Amino acid sequence: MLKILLVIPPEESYIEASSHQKVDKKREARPKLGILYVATYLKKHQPDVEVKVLDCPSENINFVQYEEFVREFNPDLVGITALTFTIVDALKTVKHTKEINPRTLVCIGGFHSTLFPQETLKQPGVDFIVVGEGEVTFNELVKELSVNNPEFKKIQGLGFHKGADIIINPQRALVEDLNLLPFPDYHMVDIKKYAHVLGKDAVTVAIQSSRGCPFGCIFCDIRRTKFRFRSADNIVEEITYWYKEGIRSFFFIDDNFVLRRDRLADICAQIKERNMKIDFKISARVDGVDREMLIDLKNAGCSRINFGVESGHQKHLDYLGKGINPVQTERAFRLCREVGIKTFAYMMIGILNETREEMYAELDFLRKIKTDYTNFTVCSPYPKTKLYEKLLEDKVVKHDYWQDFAENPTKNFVMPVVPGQYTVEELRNIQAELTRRYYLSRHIILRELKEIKSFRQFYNMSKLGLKILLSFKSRPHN
Ligand code: B12
Ligand code: SF4
Repeated sequence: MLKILLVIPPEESYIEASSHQKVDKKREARPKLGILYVATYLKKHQPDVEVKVLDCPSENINFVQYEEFVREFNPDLVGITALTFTIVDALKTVKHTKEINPRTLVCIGGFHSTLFPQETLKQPGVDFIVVGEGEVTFNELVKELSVNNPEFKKIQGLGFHKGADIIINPQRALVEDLNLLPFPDYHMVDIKKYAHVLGKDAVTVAIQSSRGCPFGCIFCDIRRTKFRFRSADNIVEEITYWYKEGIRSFFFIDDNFVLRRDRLADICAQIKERNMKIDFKISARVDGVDREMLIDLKNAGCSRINFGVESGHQKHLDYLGKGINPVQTERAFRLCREVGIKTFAYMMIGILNETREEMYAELDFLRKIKTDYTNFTVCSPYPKTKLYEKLLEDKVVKHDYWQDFAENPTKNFVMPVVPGQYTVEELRNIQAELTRRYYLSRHIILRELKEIKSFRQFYNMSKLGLKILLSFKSRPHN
């Protein structure tokens, strides 16, 4: 019987990106749906294969403990998930795997290998890579490994070595009908580890109800990808399953949950009909919500909506290709307030040609829209995004540093910010100062203290608060 291990690598050298790492890192355990989807699909289609999932960050597993686990389980194939920002840890996981048993095969999947297939496959110890959605491709890889003369060439979406050559097979078509995918099986991990710091302490199940996004924000990897969505019945079935297991808190990881108006109304109606008392959070665009929809959401248990606000300045929204305006933002936040849904505003600083005054003015904008929570991110030209390509084309970025990093990933890499007025350190300081000013205002502290319902929530909130305080290194000029 083949033994397969799927791993979320220990977090040791993750590259700081848009969020401040001191606030972001190890804040709380977050479920990783990609690996769970791949593992569940494999288990369903090949029940005779032994599949294990190891979520190292959530389980607080370091590389020594990882080695112990691998020695004990002795898998035939290890599948590792990697973003560009976690590839250094992923490659360290490869190294430790091979040290235990050089014959164990290793496959890397996720965003990094999708963007840089050749470069990832060239890294020492990597036997296979998967490009794009991994469920079907990984399942076929495992099937092929159980036969005598495996033919990797026929597996779409797979990359492999053939002698000294690197072969990247043609891409696999996207999963058209998401209803056909089995629900991610959280029993493969310790579900109790997943609670959200703003989630009132409850164990939270993350659900993906759609894939892809038709919008065109230039900083985002998902822009203009084919939008596919699960049916309302299929989603409510997943919620009902977890409800029966005692779960009351859900988080929809969809980039824009409100894109299909009729589906949303149907989901909310079914939750009400089944009399499920749940709490859930979603993300949406400010131009996608209306009062009626928000009332449906509120009645079904939606307690918070995350909005990509990015900026209160039209010229920056235009540059980012966001397709929204500050009036729409104000309106969306006002409607949420009136209906009784909390709001989270994702803000972005360090956009090309953004002045320091404009960045600090975002605090006034946040006060105006009266958001309940916020997160200041640093505008980060992620690899192969339109933003990065535009900066390269316009010679604002002089050298393709992501290509260098992909070829030679090193933990000392510091992600450059948009070149121009500010250094990385200056922007990090402004980011920390804005966060501190926002969260440590008397109004916010009192509000949060009033809402704390348990010791664990108090502990998580205090930990986050302390990190926000400590992240403030030196006071930048305002
Ligand atoms: C939810 C989410 C988070 C969550 C959970 C992160 C996680 N690791 O799952 C949180 C909030 C913690 C988070 C944090 C960050 N995130 Co994030 N996140 C997302 C989001 C919105 C959804 C991810 C998801 O669960 N998708 C659903 C699953 C089913 O898809 P998937 O993960 O891609 O997995 C599929 C394939 O990739 C593949 N696959 C994945 N792993 C494997 C492994 C194997 C072996 C195989 C075969 C296949 C395979 O198969 C899966 C099923 O089809 C995406 C955007 C998006 N819409 O995808 C951004 C995204 C992944 N995040 C991104 C970034 C940059 C970050 C941060 C660095 C931001 C920061 N804080 O500064 C951090 C990094 C944290 C960390 N250490 O992982 C970028 C990554 C870009 C890149 N080139 O790497 C994305 C693409 C968003 C973007 N800006 O465009 N994120
Ligand atoms: S930021 Fe959100 S709305 Fe914009 S392209 Fe990405 S997923 Fe779509």
